Amino acid sequence: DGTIYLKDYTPYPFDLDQVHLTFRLAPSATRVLARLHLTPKGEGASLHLDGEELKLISLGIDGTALQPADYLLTETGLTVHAAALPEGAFTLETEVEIAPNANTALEGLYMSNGMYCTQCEAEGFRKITFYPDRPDVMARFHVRIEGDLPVLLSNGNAGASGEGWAEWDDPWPKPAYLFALVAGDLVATSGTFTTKSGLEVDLNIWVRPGDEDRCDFALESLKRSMVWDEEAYGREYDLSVFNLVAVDDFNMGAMENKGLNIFNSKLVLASPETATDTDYVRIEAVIGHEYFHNWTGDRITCRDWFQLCLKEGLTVFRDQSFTRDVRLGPVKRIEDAATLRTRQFREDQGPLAHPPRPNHYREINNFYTVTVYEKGAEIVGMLKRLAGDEAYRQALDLYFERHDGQACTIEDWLKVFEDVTGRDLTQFALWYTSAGTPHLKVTDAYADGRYTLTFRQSTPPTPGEPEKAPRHIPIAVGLLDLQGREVLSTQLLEMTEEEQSFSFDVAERPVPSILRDFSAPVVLQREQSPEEQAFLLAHDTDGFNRWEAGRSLAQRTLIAMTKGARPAQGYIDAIGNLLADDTLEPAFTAHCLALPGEDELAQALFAAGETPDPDAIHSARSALSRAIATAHEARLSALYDALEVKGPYSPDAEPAGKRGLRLACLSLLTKLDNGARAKALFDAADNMTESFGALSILIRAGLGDEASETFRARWQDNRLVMDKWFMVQVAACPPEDAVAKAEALSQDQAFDWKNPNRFRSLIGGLTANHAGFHAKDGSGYAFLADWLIKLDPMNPQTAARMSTSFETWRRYDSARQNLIREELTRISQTRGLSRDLSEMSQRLLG
Ligand code: BAL
Ligand code: ZN
Repeated sequence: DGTIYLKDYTPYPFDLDQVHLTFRLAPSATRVLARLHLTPKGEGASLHLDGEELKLISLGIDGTALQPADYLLTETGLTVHAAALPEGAFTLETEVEIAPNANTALEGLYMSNGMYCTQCEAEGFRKITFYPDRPDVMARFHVRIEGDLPVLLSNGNAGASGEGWAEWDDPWPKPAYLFALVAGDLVATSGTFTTKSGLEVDLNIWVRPGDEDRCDFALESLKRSMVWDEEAYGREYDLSVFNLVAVDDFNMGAMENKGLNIFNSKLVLASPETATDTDYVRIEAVIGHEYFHNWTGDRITCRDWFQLCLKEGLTVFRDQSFTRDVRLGPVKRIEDAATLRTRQFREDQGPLAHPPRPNHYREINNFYTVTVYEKGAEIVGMLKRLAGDEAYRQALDLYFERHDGQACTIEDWLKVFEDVTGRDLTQFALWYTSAGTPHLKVTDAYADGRYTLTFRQSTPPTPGEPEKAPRHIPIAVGLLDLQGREVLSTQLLEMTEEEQSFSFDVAERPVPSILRDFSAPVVLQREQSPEEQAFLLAHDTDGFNRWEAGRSLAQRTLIAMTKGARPAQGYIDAIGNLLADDTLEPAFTAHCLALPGEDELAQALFAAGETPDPDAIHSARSALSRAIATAHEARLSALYDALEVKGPYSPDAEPAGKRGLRLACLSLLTKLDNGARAKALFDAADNMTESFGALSILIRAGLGDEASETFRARWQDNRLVMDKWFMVQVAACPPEDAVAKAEALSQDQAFDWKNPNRFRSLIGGLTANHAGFHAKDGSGYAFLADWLIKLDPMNPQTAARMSTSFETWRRYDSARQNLIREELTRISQTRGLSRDLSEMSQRLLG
């Protein structure tokens, strides 16, 4: 069935050192001439090159055309028989024709608003020319672009150029997935950066004319990334130019092509009027992420696609550390842990669960997942905790020194840690090779001045992995006395057995603070009273666990409310104490005020063996917000007034934190004031954070019609802002209206469904409305399935990605399960389905 297995890996039988490419650009008939300098590693191997949707014009070796009997051409590639190959090194020459303007899948060379651009990861290069399209084949690329366009870009350093042509040379060997080409009518916002070693680097942010007033933040973010990587990891940039291009039609967020990063425009363009505080943070993080790939991804790449988390997990860990250091501080850990738990634990709980390093796949595009990325980052974080900061840095130095210029494996990565620390990481490696979220049951006992914590670990089965071996789990623990003072500062316990106890000498029974800083991606299970949770929310000295205590208290309150309980007074009081504590950072308080999401509550109920009722969850959340607002109206109102940020907008963490908390207060107050404050803020706002924040709150309260129209009239010509508009109409509206609203908007002339951002806004907006998507009559499921089937022939990658909204289907009641199963079956039986969506629908059905 086309499944590819890790165990079948074999090295490519040829060395490929130099590649010369010439592009003669034309929208429907671009010619690509390739010269590949190949040397066989042994004797007798035929030469296989990947190639899809290519029209072969000519094929030769060392200047002589090949005859039809010399090769075999199929839908997936070209094989030159061994007998037709000369002995020793040779040059293979091909010319092919491709049609970028017909490329709606946005893989390979395609067009976006008249501009040519590429996306080659994972396997897009085979749609450009015949090539060994695998990451362990690394070559030096020399590129000539011919086209009647003002800006012609490729990887590396600029070479000669003239009217209608330009040449580029990349001195660093790279796999084809890092190739990039951009050609169009573009303008640059430019700057320079001097590396620690004194290399002068030109920096350019390229955008379409008209967008250049929204590039300054991206340029500054790039400079901050370059400084940070020198300081935190000793990594310097290595070309004389760094080009970054914004593209409106893009399947991913961004792409780390060597020296020529290509970005979804939503992760580049920002101005106070058009971008929210969250957008600013995300832009800086992704610019950092792609820049950091220069070393962790480009200079050292992956041997095969099973090793994807080698570059992605590490690079996410690096971008998370960057954002913490330069912008958000400790609350960054709360955000990252919350994302992991809502999205990755959800993946682990369902039919798509897979190890961070999978051992088989049919379509690698389906493995750009939260497990590979975010759990991959958590694993790096655990390694750092176990090794300590100093040894971590030594291990990274050794990794760069030992593997620069290579295509590596997870084993290579773990070996540098073993060599530096002297540890055996065989058991730790299970984090990479096994799927699932360990559950950690904790009990405690106190006797004779000794406090003992006993942990028991078990991991629920995942597809193909019924039995799970114990993992090596770093557990950070602190102990508090009854006055909230630390009697034991944070210690790292290392759990390696199924069950293990740890004891501490303390004068009185302490209150434990376990899994501080979310030291491992596990579910902590501990019988805890609401009073103890409120105590930790008030006193824990670990910021993450302080937030976590409030989160657990909110969760237990909400779960009880889904079964008819009234809002717990203990929780309401704890929130009151929090609001009164003016020593706390506003951003932290805002995170504490945010109730667990509806999907997260459904996840928790399912994990506890119950069947979540989406409507009951929605009602409970709404009722608890109202109860908090009613109990603390005066305090919320005073805070709302006090938190107003005056003066010109800045995306810095301090004013952004205030705006975040102010909007959280507003959201609660809107339960009581019929939208008066939110309407006033919407009218007065001079920045997108407050304008969009107020709009979302009004829509959530069912009061958003007028503001929605005003917003649309103002922003109808701005694609990125209109994406927000489409999304919030459906994501935030009352659930009973969600499907009808989504259906109406899908008929809207501004719904350009072939644009991935717009598609994700509307269709993803519905799936984000938990109770709306899970409407009892199945209309949400049918809507999603219809759109996936419609998008699949155009853009399989985005269709497959969006199908993950069905991954939670086994949580729900049998009527909903039947409805979803019918839709998944309908999808899987659609004729001509892509490999991407076919694999996903089959895995989802389980
Ligand atoms: N490599 C694909 C996009 C990213 O993770 O940076
Ligand atoms: Zn990445």
